[in-house]
Amino acid sequence: MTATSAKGQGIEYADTASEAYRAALRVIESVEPRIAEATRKELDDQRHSLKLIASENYASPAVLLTMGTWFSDKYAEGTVGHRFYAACQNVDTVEALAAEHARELFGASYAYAQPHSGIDANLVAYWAILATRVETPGLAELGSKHINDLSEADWESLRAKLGNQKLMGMSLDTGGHLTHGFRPNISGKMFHQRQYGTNPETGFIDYDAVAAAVREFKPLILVAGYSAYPRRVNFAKMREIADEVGATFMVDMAHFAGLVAGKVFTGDEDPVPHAHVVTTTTHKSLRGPRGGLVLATEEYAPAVDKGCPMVLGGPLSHVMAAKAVALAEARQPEFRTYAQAVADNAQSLADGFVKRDASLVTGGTDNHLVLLDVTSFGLTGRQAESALLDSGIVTNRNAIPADPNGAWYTSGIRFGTPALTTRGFGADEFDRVAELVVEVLSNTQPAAGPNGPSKAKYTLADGTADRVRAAAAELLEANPLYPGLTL
Ligand code: DSN
Repeated sequence: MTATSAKGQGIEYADTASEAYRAALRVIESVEPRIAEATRKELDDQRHSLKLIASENYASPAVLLTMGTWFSDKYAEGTVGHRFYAACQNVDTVEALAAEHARELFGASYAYAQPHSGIDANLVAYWAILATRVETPGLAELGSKHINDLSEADWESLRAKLGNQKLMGMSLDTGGHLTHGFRPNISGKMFHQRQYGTNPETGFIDYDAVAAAVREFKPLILVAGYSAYPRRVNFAKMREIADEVGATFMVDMAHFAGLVAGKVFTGDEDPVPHAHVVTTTTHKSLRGPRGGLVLATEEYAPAVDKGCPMVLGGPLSHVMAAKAVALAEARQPEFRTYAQAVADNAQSLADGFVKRDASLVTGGTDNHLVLLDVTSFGLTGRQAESALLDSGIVTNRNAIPADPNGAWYTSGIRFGTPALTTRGFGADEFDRVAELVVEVLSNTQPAAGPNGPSKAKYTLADGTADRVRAAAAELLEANPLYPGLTL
């Protein structure tokens, strides 16, 4: 087992995990062989490609196996010890353990393990903040009244009041997330929204500009966090800005929760001591199952705890169980080694691009992701994404600040190091990855379109994809995914 791999991904688990998966696939095969086949193929595809999507990872067999149980069959609306269904004693155990591990890992006073995703976690947080902060009969009572008991007058009052609440988060094109007040998302509809961006020259957050915008707009909620900003955030400073106008400070740490858990982000860079409410997903750098979590101070905890039925339906108890397992893994000392390697590897990847004259948003990184501006290669993000995929390199196209190609074609490619670090890649391997990416992009040309160069079509010089695939295969074979696991 490498120093950075999760417990359960090492060779000592391989025989047991292999037996478990072989048995599971035989059972699936007896009902729908095409699903068994697709499942085998997915592992094969993941094993044989360079996975650089910043929001993906490889969970341990322990986490994955935990999801395939009869907890999936149980309804458990409500919260620990207070369910709307009978016979939830084992779900209570699971949910309480997931919350306990989350509290201990992040040093939070309260944790809520039910959100099915990051978007759900953010919606739970928004409604809990409204329920806690806004003094109308309808909203104030959401924290204590069952949703079915709200009268039509309560709802009318709630809707009227919602129309007057304000939310400010980071704009999508500078690295924020849809749910941080992007106008077409419900977060940009249920609130009056305004967004802060980054300095157009440097690409960094300009805290004075954020403070000025917050002073002017006076949001009820100030959101920090990102999905494509390659730098750390000073959460102590953001909290001061929020406090100046009495805003609730919320941080969505979905992307970098693993770096918080692994103590790479500490002090002013750790959101938990500074924010009133922190949300996250559990499947990105945290390396758990696909799902969400909310952490909150005591003030917000009672309202967050009513996430179901306020926002959520039946909890996914099998996923909460897997969250508990993943959080237990993240509390092991190896996880700190892993998290530090994620950050070091991102540095190496960024340095590898810079020394080969590729242009990066902000000029580099100090977290787990790198945002490459592919306009210097004469390409759109879409062309670059496709050419890289042809060569066995899996990334996603992403807008860059003030993107000339818009959100569909984009001008950027986002790279992240969490997944390949789990496989055991180190600084040298990530430098080689940068070399291979530059090789692909330097050999890609936009194809001609009806009105000039196409934004989608491209040609890749003969032999490039095969050459890069072969080089990638060497790296992948030296750092196998789930070593020893055979189906
Ligand atoms: N889809 C996630 C990401 O890739 O960053 C965010 O929701």
